[in-house]
Order: sequence, then structure tokens, then C-alpha cells
Amino acid sequence: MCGGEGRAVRLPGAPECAGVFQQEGPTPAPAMEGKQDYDLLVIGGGSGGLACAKEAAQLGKKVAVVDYVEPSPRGTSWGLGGTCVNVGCIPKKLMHQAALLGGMIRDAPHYGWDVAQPVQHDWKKMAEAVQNHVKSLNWGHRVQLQDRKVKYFNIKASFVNEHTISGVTKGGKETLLSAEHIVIATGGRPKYPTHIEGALEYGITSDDIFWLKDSPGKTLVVGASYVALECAGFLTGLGLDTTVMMRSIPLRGFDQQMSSLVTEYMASQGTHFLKHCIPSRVQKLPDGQLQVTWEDLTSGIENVGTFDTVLWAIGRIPETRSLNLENAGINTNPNSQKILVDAQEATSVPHIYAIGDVAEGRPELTPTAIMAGKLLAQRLCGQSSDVMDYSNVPTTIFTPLEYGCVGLSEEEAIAHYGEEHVEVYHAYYKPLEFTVAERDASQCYIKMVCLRKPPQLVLGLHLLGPNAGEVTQGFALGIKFGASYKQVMQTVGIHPTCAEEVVKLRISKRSGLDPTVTGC
Ligand code: FAD
Ligand code: NA7
Repeated sequence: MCGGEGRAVRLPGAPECAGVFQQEGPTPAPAMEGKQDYDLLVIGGGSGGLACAKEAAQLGKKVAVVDYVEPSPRGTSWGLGGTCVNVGCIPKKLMHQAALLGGMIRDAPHYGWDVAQPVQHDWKKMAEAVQNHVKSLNWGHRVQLQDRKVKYFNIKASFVNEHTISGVTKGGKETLLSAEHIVIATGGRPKYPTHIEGALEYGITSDDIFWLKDSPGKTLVVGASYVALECAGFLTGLGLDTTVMMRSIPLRGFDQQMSSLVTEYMASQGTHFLKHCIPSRVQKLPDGQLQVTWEDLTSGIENVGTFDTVLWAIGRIPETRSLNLENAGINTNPNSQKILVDAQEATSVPHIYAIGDVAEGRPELTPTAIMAGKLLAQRLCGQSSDVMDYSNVPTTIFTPLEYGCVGLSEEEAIAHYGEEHVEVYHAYYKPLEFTVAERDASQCYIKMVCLRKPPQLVLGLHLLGPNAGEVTQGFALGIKFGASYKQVMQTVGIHPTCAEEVVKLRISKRSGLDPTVTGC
């Protein structure tokens, strides 16, 4: 980082950087009292950090953001914007779209389009287009920081004391920055099963998949949560031979009936599932293919298969390891390694905050990180005392058939209120666009989990079908603000849509009646 405002010191072997105050030897840590370089220093230029920094700067604070991307073990690296922009939501949704287009091309002849066969997909072309879009977002973030006069440092931060961080550039030059308030928004990174021979050497993660220049080919995806299923979903949709290896249940933490339907649909679209299996070894064969050995936990039998790519999607580790949190006295949960925070997002050190994926107990989602960051900035600037409400956060899993949900799962509602107090309304429906295209709609399903007592407060909505993300967003408003089943039934539908099926849910599970929707 050349031209920063902090106190800089060049580490041994680091290149010269003209125009920056440099000082050999150890830099004394700035005093904890007195004037700091910044009002607010944000560590991590991802969803939460950027939102917080921009809001605070707009409200008149002197703000700096430090962001540094440690390349993946495979060497993949990217620009400013964090996980969502570079290796998460954005490239994932675009590749999901690429896969959905394949389905539409298959539908097209039913609607009269003459589509020349065979239809081919070009990974290189798609990846390049996605990567170019991501790069434009990286640039956009830099411009926005500049416009709002937020100072950006491309340095890897760690705490020196509770008001000071040390940041090291790629070239090894150290900069010291101090601030009155510090926000930690360093997110997380994918886990590797380092106990498995060959896992780190030959496997990749979601940090790499979106940046591959060439098709991953026949792929084994290990893990069964949403990153795993979304990746396996779009890989299958792009025509690649894809297998998901899951050791237990799909989508732990989500409604299990919906989760089973998600994987059932994926299987119907060609994704292979190896259930109750765990990998034990990955070896590279002379022809470059990867030979994976796994154990079938049900039979105890060892199996072997070959793949071009092995993608680990077995969870994420919060990025707290290199922050030297102990230098500032910041407490973490020793099991999750996440930073402990209170309702104000404050850590154990009152002027240091943590938001987004790195904070304990927060949903790992971009919009929650952004909203938490903005609200925190507003509180720090004395603009508001509102704290983030993490209840009824909607989300969508972008599997081939999208699964949108908000509120409690059926299991959670029953565990919380007791089965006799919960009413579940449900329907199997057929999206109109599936009819002419002769698509199977067996897994298109909606359920609304309500309290049984009138007016039947809606506790949760779960929707499996095309554009579930778009549909769920609208209903989330009602559910967030206490809509009842009665009010949802008073809502007039928009015909013909999938969303209207929600306002037509008449059959309760308890009634035992057939929930299949027929006719309009
Ligand atoms: P991040 O966005 O991860 O940003 C943290 C930043 O801090 C990074 O740039 C990192 O390099 C930097 N950093 C780390 N340590 C340091 C350090 N010591 N010094 C300086 N900088 C540092 N969420 C959704 O809402 N919808 C989705 O569809 C969705 N899809 C996803 C798909 C995938 C494959 C993945 C992996 C995640 C997805 N998410 C999705 C989750 C979403 O990306 C995260 O919840 C979100 O990015 C978290 O934001 P954050 O600000 O906490 O951290
Ligand atoms: P999650 O939600 O932590 O899920 C991890 C998945 O990987 C889950 O299915 C696990 O199975 C499985 N897992 C974990 N360890 C292993 C090993 N060693 N072997 C095989 N399978 C394993 O991770 P995600 O990456 O999908 O998502 C994390 C967040 O990132 C998510 O909330 C998004 O917001 C972004 P289990 O259920 O434990 O048996």
C-alpha cells in the first residue's frame, strides 16, 4: 500500500514504497489515549465492513477500511468486496442463472422455438463473463469508497492494542493505524478436511470454483449444506457429471421436509447422491484424474471413484486466527472461533465491534451483515439507537428448484410451541410454465407454519419452486410484521403466478386432505 496515512514501517526484505513515512526497526505502538488516526477503522472490506464504513463516512466520520485477501491454498485471489461479491452470492447466482437457461433452452422447443441441436455450454465463456462482472463490482466498491472519502488500505490487519492495528501489505510493509472505534468484519473462509490425505493438495473450495478458467468436469462435491447443494445444482445444470457426498442430512438447520424435496428434485435432474458416506483419501492418478476413496457409513464398505474435481463444501471458519485478538482483549467462542458480541454488536471491548460472518450467532448472509453495519454506523454517529433485529430473516437457497424461507421451520415451531399448537397449511402446485414444457412438478411445494390459535400468527413460510427468492422477499414483509394466516388469506393473488399459491393455502396437514392443487 503506497500513499496511506498511517505510520509505516518497512519489514525486512519488503520493497521500497516511495512517498510513505518509513521507519526501520519496531514501531512503538501509539498511545491508547489521545488523538487517533481515524474516528472509525473497519477491518474487512466485505458486505458488512463496506456498508458500515460508507454509512459512517456519509455521516461525517473520518473512516478507514483495511481489506486483504489471502489467496486460497489453490492460489485463487480476488479484489475488494468480500465473499459475497467475489466468491459467494454474486458469481453463484450468475452460474445458477446459466444453469437455469439450460433448462429454458430445453423448454423452448415446446413453445415453438427451433433450437439447433446439440446445444453446448462453454464454461470458459461463462466464467469470463462472470469474472468480468465481479471485477466491475470490485472497481465500483473502490470508487464508492473514494467518493465517500473513506481511506482504503490493502493490508492484512492484526491488533497491536485496543486502539491500534498493524497492517502488512503483500510486499511485507507494515503500517500502523489507530482509531477511536474499530469494527471487525473479516468474514470467514471455507474449511478443508486437513485430516484427509490429499484434501488440501488436490481439492478446491467455493473460493476457487467461480474463478476456474476451465470446466471442472466430473465433480465430487463433499458436504450437504447450501453451498454444497447450490454448487452441485449449477454444475449439474451446466451438463457436468456431478456427485454430492453427504455424511448425514441435507441442509442441517433448515426445514427437513423441504430439504428432502430439494435433493429429490436435484436427483431427478441428474445430480448423483452418495448418502451416509465420508471421504478418506484423495489421490492423483497418472492421467491427472483424482481417485477418491470413501466409506459407506451404513455398510462400512470402502468404495473408490474417479473425478476431475473434488470440491470441499464442508463449512466455513471465521477469519479470526490472524487478528491477534488477544492483544486487544477481545473474547471469542473457543469452539466456533467466532467473536462474542452483544445486541449492539459490541465485543468484550466496548469500542470494538464485530459484524457479519465473524460474529457469533449471526446469520451468515449478506443482507444481515449490511444492515447490521449500517445500523452500527448510525449508532456510532449518534443518528439512531436502533439495533439489528435478527428475527424472521428471509433467505433463499439457489438450488435448481429454489427454496425460499422465512421464520421457523416446522420442526422448530413444533419444538417451541408443541405440535397441538401448530397448524401447517400446505400445497403441491404446478407452475404454469411447467405445463406446456411438460416439466415434472412433483417437488413444487409450499408450506406455511402457523400458530393454531386464531388469528393464527404465521411463524414460517417455506416455498420450493421457480423464483422462490423473489416470492419469499415479498411475503417476508408480512411475516416480519406479524401477519396472521387470516390476513394472508385476505390478500388477493396475482394470477397466474406461483406466488398466488401462498395466498390460496387452504389445506392443513392435520386435515389429512390431499394438498395437490388442481385447476386455477
Ligand atoms: P466478507 O464478505 O467475507 O468480507 C470479509 C473481508 O475481510 C474479506 O474481503 C476478507 O478478505 C477480509 N479480511 C479477512 N481478514 C482480514 C484481515 N486480517 N485484514 C484485512 N482484511 C481481512 N449470502 C447471501 O445473503 N445470499 C447468498 O446467495 C449467498 N451465497 C453464498 C454463496 C457462497 C458460495 C458463500 C461462500 C457465501 C454465500 N453467502 C450468501 C454468504 C455471504 O457471502 C456472507 O454472509 C457475507 O459475505 C458476509 O459478509 P462479511 O462482511 O461478514 O464478510
Ligand atoms: P455448513 O452450513 O457449516 O454445513 C457444512 C456441511 O458439510 C454439512 O452438510 C456437514 O454435514 C458437512 N460436513 C462438515 N464436515 C464434514 C466432513 N468432515 N466430511 C463430510 N461432510 C462434512 O457449511 P456451508 O459451507 O454449506 O455454509 C456455511 C455458510 O456459508 C452458510 O450459512 C452460507 O451463509 C455461507 P453435517 O450436517 O454436519 O453432517
